[in-house]
Amino acid sequence: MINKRVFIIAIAASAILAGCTKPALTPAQNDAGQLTQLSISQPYIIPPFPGRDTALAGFKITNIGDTADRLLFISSPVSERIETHTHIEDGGVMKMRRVEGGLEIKPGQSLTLKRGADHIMVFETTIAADTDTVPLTLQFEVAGDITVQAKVRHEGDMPDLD
Ligand SMILES: [Cu+2]
Repeated sequence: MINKRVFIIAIAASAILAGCTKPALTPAQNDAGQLTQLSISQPYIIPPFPGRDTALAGFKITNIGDTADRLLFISSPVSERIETHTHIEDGGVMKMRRVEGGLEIKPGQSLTLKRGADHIMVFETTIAADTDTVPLTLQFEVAGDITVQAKVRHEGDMPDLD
């Protein structure tokens, strides 16, 4: 009984601590130098596996304003073809599909792009082994272009996007 109570207090304390350490969401500036209603955190890119040329990128976008926005397109100097993918079930099998028409982010909502969920695929790319960051320009319907520096990550070094 006592142990259970201590346990609950410990959970409550860690929840409070976690709440305190979460960084405040800062609005991103677009490439024209204007503040936007979007916060973009933890942009990253996983370089292609040896012998492959497709990289995977991810980040979290939070709409901290009161207008819905839409991620339309992503570009980067490292690739001519970057696609947003989602998973759909087709006859009991999960398959990747390209997202057409962009992804909407409603006010107060977050959109997380990462492996195993909606994700970004960077085709026909080479990322030098000594590269630390890769620029990704995210084109939004309302916010305009926002260029982020995606940190190069490797297996076992994934950011916590939740
Ligand atoms: Cu994909």
